[in-house]
Formats: sequence, structure tokens, C-alpha cells
Amino acid sequence: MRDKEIEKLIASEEKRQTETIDLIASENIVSRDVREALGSVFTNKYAEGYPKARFYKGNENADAVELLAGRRALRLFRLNPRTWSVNAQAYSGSPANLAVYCALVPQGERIMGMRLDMGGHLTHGHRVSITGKWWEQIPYGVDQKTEQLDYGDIADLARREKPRLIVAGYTAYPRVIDFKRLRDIARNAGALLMVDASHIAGLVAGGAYPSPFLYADVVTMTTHKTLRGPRAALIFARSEFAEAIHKTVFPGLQGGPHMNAIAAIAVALKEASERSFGTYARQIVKNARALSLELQRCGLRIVSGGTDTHLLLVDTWKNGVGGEAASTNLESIGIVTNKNAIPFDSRKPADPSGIRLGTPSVTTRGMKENEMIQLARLIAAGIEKRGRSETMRLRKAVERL
Ligand code: DSN
Repeated sequence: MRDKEIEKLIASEEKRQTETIDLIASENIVSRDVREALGSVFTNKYAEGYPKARFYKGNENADAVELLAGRRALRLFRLNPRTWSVNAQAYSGSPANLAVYCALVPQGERIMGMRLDMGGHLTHGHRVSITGKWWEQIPYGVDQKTEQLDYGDIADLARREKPRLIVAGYTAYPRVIDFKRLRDIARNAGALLMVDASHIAGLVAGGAYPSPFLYADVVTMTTHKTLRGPRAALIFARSEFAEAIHKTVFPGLQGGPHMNAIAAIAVALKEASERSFGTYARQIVKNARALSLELQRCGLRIVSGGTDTHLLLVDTWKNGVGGEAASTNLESIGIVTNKNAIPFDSRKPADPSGIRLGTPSVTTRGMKENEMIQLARLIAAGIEKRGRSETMRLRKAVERL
């Protein structure tokens, strides 16, 4: 590389990723093929429009890539192309969600979304997001005792508030979601059901989590989390909603699609359709369960008592350490996490009561249940601030692992 400053930073980031353990639930490590597609000559090409209907010439290869990505996406999730359509152009998850609302919910109407501090996402209608300014969020949460969805409460709220759309699928909810019940709730309230499957996409593809496609009207997903692709997004819609969504993505919200990202999505979808990906997805969940169990044995409280997915929430404040301190202390020994609010958190978002842990990345690196036990012990020891020599000892153990 001629740019030595950036070359050095890339090398240094590679070293950081190699020498630390990534437990951020929304991150993963992509294959060399995904990176090759991302860094390919498709980055040079403008392709405004859709396949066979572009505004610029020279798009025969771009068309083929986008059509292939679409076919692979529908095949991976076992969707009939006559009843489902897919859009691969949204730049990432937030614009994908925005596009769906713009297409299907008149401005000012109600969107029922999970509260951010209970596991939702900013784009599920939080007031600081444009989605909470252009639409009115009807927030729902989890039950205080079980820390899980209470479908009776959700049904009451939906009946009372009559949202136009209910969003399911979360960023910090470790349990299986009953999509059928949510579809019934949506129907009874006269609402559409959108599932933001960003976190669970790879688990669904690999058969390790129930599919939302049987029940949802629209499914959005980022492609870089459990699905292990590039930073991009897919929007799946039942046919009757497809045209409005395609028109909203382009020309409504975006210009030229990132064809290099769409090529990389296609690569990731092919990888996710291989048998080994199912094994990978199931191992992600086994690892999260093993991590959760051992952390509990080490005296830590896990929100909702465990996990059915790739992620878990640890209530570090129960052990007297806030989420900011816990994640900083863990980073000092080479374990990378994020601070996270827990349901009914009494502390501020900048220093909430917990941390979120996820196993997609460590599972990609080949770790299994035995390593999760070692990792849990290191986490339990590393959450509190330690003296310099103990920190160094733990850091060495992390590097070895
Ligand atoms: N930032 C992602 C996550 O960590 O869950 C969601 O966009």
C-alpha cells in the first residue's frame, strides 16, 4: 500500500483482532472471499436503478451480481420467489428499517417497537432516532420478573394503541421469540408485523433459531452479524409490499447501490447455505449457553436466567460493578465487550448495569464449550479492577486462549 499511515493502522487493527477475544454480539469475522468481493472492482461502478433497469451503462456484471444475490437470499431462507421479494441495496440496517417504515407507515402514525433499554434498537422508534420523530413509538418491554416478552401485555398494548406496524427482533434479547403469537397480535390490532432479524439472521439460516418468515410481512436484516457477511442489509417483503419498498430504497432514500457490498453479500449467502454453516450456527448457541452456565457458576447473574441465542446479558451491577467499568476492565485483559442496559435498569445509558456478550466471533475462531468455560472464568475474574500484575496474568491467559 502506498498510504503508509493507513497501512499501519490496518496492520495494527489486524493485530488487535488477533490478540484479543471479541465478544461483541453483533460482530463477526468474515471470510477472505467476502473481503475480496468487498475490495473488488465493483467498488468502481455506479448502478442506480435495479437489474435491467439502470440509469447508467456498463452494468451487465452488476446486474448479474444483484440478481444472484437475490436468488441466493430467497433460496437460503426457503422463500418462494412468487410470494417474496428481496432488496439488497439498503446500505445497512438503519436505512433498511427506515425504508420499510417510509414505504408502509404514513408519517405521524404509530409504530410499536421494543424499548431501547429493554433490548430494542434505536430505529425501532426511539425518540432520538428519526424513526421516533417521524412516527410515534408505542414502546413495549419485557416482564419485570421473567425478563422475557409477556405476550399478553403486548397484545393488550397493541389492542389499545392500534399501531400500524409492530417491530419484533431485537439487539439484546437472549430468548426465542414467538413470531406466531406476535403475528396474531398484529393481525388482531390491524397492524403489519416487521421482524428485524439482524441479530438472528445467521442462526435462522443455519436452523438454530425459529424462522420469522412464516409469520412476518417484512423481514429486515443486516448481513454482518451472525450471517457473517459484509456490513450491509437485506429487506425481504411479501409481494404486495415489495414495490413500495423497492421504490423507497431507490430513488426514495438512496442513490447508487454499493455493488461491491452486494457482491460480498452474495458470497456470504453462498457460504451460509453450506452444511458447515448449520454446524457453525448451532455451535454459536451451544457456546453462548456454556458461557452463560459457567458465568452463573462463577457467581454472576444472567438476565432472564440464560440464553437461547448467540447473546447473553450479564448484570454486573449485582456484583457492584457498572457496565462501563466492567467493559473497560475486561478490555484491559483483552476481552472486548459492550456495556449494555438491562431490563428496568436503574442506571444511566452511559454507565448502565450490565454488559452484553455474544459468541459469533469466537465460534468462527473455532472455540467450543471447553473454551467457553475458560473464557467465563477469565471474565468473572476480569470484571473487577485488578492490580497490574494480576491484569498482566489474565491478559496472557486471554492471549493464549
Ligand atoms: N449496533 C448493533 C448492535 O450492536 O446490536 C445494532 O445496530
